[in-house]
Amino acid sequence: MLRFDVVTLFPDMVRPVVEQSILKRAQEKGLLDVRVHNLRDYTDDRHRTADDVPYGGGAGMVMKAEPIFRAVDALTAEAQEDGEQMRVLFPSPHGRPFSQDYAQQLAREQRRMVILCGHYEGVDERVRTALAPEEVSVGDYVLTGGELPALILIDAAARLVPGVLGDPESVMEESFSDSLLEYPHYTRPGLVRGLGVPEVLLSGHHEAIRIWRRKQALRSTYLRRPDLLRDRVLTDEDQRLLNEVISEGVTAMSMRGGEEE
Ligand code: 4GY
Repeated sequence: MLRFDVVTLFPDMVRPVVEQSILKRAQEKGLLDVRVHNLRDYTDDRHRTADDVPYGGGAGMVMKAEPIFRAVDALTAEAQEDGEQMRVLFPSPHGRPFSQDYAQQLAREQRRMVILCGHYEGVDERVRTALAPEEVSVGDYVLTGGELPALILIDAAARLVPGVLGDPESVMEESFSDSLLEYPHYTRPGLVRGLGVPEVLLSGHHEAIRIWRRKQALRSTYLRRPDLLRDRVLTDEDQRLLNEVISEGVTAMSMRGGEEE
């Protein structure tokens, strides 16, 4: 079972999210276990102080190292008792970029994953020095804390665990269309505010639908994220479809998803 232990000063930023929808269901099915730990429970003073002013002065607060050490010690002891290994993650803009491959690696992880959520201006550097946590970044921007990134890691990994998504085909299909953007989706009714559904999707012709979707995925990727196609070896079929896309040109129609072939 995929297990995450989230250590945070703001458990309510994390708990309600993992108790909804697919993550909730995954936990009920015993495929995922997310435990949220309040860092304040690992402080030792009367005021349960988890942060303090920075040495050298400056704005903002810095998270104290000791409560984090104590939390990690407690989780390490617990893992040891249960005969399990542990991997410690630390979301930060300094980290290794998170990606679908990274998520896949987390999804296959046998060890418990502890996610240390920093907050405020930062965390006492001695947490890095002593624990050498694995730093992971969800993007080149600065957030107020590691809680949202923690949820991103959990969410992206959990949906890759077999059985978490209702339909095993959706993950299969996705791994096939690996690192292409998604094709467009439609649902009922057939006409919304005068907008129809591409004819082929109503045809019941499964092979034609497969090819249309593949071409749409290639078109969308070519137009919006050409970097994803750059170093990719295409199958003969993909190359043929992409050639069609290119020869059709970047028209208003193709920007709308190529609705009337
Ligand atoms: N971007 N990717 C990110 C972040 C903010 C620790 C307090 C990011 O992963 N984390 O912006 N985190 C945190 C980092 C100290 C602020």
